[in-house]
Amino acid sequence: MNYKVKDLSLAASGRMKIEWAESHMPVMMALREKYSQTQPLKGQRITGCLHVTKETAVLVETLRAAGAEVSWSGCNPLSTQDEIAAALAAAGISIYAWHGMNVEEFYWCIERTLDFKPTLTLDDGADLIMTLHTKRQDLISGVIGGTEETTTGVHRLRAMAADGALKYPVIAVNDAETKWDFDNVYGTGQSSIDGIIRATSVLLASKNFVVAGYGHCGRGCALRASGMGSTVIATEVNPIQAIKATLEGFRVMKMDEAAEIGDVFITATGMKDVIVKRHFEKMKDGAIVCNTGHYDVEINIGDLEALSESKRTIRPSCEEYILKNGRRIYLLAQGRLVNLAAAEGHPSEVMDMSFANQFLSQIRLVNEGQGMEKKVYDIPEAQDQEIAGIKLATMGISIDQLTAEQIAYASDYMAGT
Ligand code: 9W4
Repeated sequence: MNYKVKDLSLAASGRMKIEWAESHMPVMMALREKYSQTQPLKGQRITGCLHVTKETAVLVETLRAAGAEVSWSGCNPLSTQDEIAAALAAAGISIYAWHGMNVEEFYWCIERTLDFKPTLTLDDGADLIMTLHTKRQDLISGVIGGTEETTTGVHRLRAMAADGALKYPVIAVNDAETKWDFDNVYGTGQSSIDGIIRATSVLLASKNFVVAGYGHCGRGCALRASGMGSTVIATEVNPIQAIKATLEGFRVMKMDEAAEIGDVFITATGMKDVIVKRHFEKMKDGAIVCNTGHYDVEINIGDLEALSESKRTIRPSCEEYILKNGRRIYLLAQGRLVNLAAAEGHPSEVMDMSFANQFLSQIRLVNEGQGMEKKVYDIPEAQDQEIAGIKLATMGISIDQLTAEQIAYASDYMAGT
């Protein structure tokens, strides 16, 4: 048996979800169509370690359609969707993943996928590459290269490369514009609002919606909350971001002030202690508080607990804290990423472009990997443009092209008044 999943009988329901994702990932499906004919990945063995979701399943099956054999594990013990893992196992993919595994099982799964002796690796967070470089060095000589999905993974790999510890080239998919910009703004924006609504069913129209941090994720949340009729208030520590928020039509103030008038709070700063005791003390009865930043440090839950007399779970992902001052505060998803814990993360249409970058980068490694150095490479701008172009075409949108004269004009520094 070349898989281990929770329950194979979930395969049919997983397959329906995968089909849904396929019909919302037109770029991936166009690439699948094109490369299933030319088979650029034929003879390659790809080991992947990335969240087992319906969108990832589309990536896995596209890699396979282009000729690769694939072996997979999840990159977070809590992110595997068991019905998707079952559907992939039933389709003959070697997959080791189930929801709620412990840390030991997590690394056991990675090792099983490495037994497959990969020629290419695909990571989200660099745990697979790290395991290969530490525990399975015998396999390194067989690997052409790898790709990495996230900021965290790219940081780890750049540090390894700087130390001379990276033993094969890796492409940083995260840094593609068609990945991070769309993920952060439109993916996080919609899915965070979705998480808040699923966990509370609150009406956003008429509410004061406080966004802590006006980076890409905060901006996405602000845009969408505003579109739902909320009055958006942004809090910032960076004056440039604060001006941006103001010029985009949002109120900007200190969290100390916002705490008094906010109805819904979302943190998207990447910093700890954004909402603490003195803020909770000022909040209105019924305030809703959640986080969409990577770590669950932005809301100081210890402070909230200390101020509270009691708490109870009133619906999935929604805990009611009764404060000693008699007011109620609702904490969503225990202060973890509300878009993933209470909703479904980025919509398939957003993952479409991220995973198109993964797919094309794997092909690039086959074509160019032998001549590449053992360092971290960026996505070429042409690939970003190609993916955006395919996405637009699948949306039925055509755009203008520069004429030869215009291109010459753009590069002619002599032209002027
Ligand atoms: N999922 C995740 C992580 C932790 C977690 C309630 C608290 C990231 C990107 C993509 O990290 C991911 N903890 C949970 S649920 C949960 C889910 N809980 C449960 O109690 C702890 C994750 C990429 N992605 C999308 O965004 C959409 N499709 C994708 O492939 C997936 C998952």
